[in-house]
Amino acid sequence: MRITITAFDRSPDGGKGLARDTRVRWALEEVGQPYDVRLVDFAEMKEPAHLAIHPFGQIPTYEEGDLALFETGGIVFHLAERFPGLLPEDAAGRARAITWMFAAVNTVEPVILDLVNVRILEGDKPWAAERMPLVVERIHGRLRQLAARLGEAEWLDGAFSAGDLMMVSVLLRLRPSGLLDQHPGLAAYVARGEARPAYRRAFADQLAVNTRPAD
Ligand SMILES: N[C@@H](CCC(=O)N[C@@H](CS)C(=O)NCC(=O)O)C(=O)O
Repeated sequence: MRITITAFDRSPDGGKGLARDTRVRWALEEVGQPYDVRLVDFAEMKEPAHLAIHPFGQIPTYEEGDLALFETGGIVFHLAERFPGLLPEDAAGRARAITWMFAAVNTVEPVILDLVNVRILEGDKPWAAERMPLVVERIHGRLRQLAARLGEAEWLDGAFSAGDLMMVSVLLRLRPSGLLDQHPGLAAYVARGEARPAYRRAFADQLAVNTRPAD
């Protein structure tokens, strides 16, 4: 059954790989599944056809026959369950890897997203500058905790898993801010993720879309 995902017709990041289709592309590459990409612009994302798949009018979505999914955590989890390569065989190891997936999207990503909120969405508010140090300190606090747990390990819990895929993807969103560089252990962890051949293919594919000549 051929898989189709959606991605930005032109990502606002110009191809830095920060749009969330990259993590789904990465998972698909890790499990060796070919896929098609349907590009959508901001207007199309809010139209009924797309809303029927994604209730919040966002990308990415995932279609495989009759199955239509949204939310990167759900999509990557589905891929990890359906195909070998992203979750350990043993039940306890699987449970821990899944826990890291949730930690990435539920505990780490929200504090990182606040940076975008305060910089872009709330940038013109009189209190934005005052709020910024709080947002930055919350990120550093979370990163210190994560770095302490990772320690000298290569990945979060044994072999590379969907938990690492989600965590690296979330941390990558910090790259433009420079905040990640203040946590060398995590910066190295992210670099290990980016060095994986599957990530490189995913990144190159989204870059090609976002740097193609205008129609
Ligand atoms: N929690 C969702 C977030 C999806 C999301 O925010 N997608 C962004 C692109 S990275 C988007 O479509 N933004 C446009 C919009 O919200 O209108 C997920 O992980 O899939």
